[in-house]
Amino acid sequence: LTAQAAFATIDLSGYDTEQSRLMDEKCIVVNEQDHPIGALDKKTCHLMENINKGLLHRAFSAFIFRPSDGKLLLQQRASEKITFPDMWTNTCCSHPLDDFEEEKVEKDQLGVRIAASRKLEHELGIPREQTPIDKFQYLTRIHYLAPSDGKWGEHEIDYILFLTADVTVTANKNEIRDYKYVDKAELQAMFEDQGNSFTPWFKLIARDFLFGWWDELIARKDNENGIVNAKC
Ligand code: DMA
Ligand code: MN
Repeated sequence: LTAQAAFATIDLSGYDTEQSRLMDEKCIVVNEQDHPIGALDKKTCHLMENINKGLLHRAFSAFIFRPSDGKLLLQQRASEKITFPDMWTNTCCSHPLDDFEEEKVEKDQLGVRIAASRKLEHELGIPREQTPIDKFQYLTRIHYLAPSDGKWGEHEIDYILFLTADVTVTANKNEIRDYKYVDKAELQAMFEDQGNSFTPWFKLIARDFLFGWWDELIARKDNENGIVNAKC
């Protein structure tokens, strides 16, 4: 499968220079059981031509909640992004990279936690000491496929990470066009406004998981033992 992937010969010169450069990052290619089977550049991994043949890689989606009011920090992707430009989405998404040994560590999701802390700093300028890796709460992994435009798309095993923390945001304009904190009602209103567009994975996570988890997060505000109190 890895060998079959068409090495992208697509010319990126029409895109933003910095975003084109980031397409050389090496993603961790996995099978459907999330076992690493190789490494391929981000460009190759995000071409629908390869995704349609089953090419799958590892990713994370981080959600930061403000402790004082439980609001979620959203970002709007920059127009410069090659995939899913200008769309509203969760706090930060990206990939643990094969380029870094520490981001390949699977024990306690260490690799994706380190990648999340690295990208929260890169995209939102959040100092790394504000996102200690042991403070991320790992929820689950989601396997999903979503086209962006005809050429590009996503096909990932996506690790969902929550963090409740006060953070200082200094947006990287090449990554982020805008950001804002929303509560559940405000997010619902954004979804209903036809003028907003959202990434497919954020819509999926919001619909299937986020709203339920969010209630629990608020209810468990003072519960630090990490045990979910479920009702039958
Ligand atoms: C990719 O996000 C990861 C997910 C979960 C969709 P991205 O396109 O924002 O990646 P990057 O920030 O590395 O461009
Ligand atoms: Mn991806």
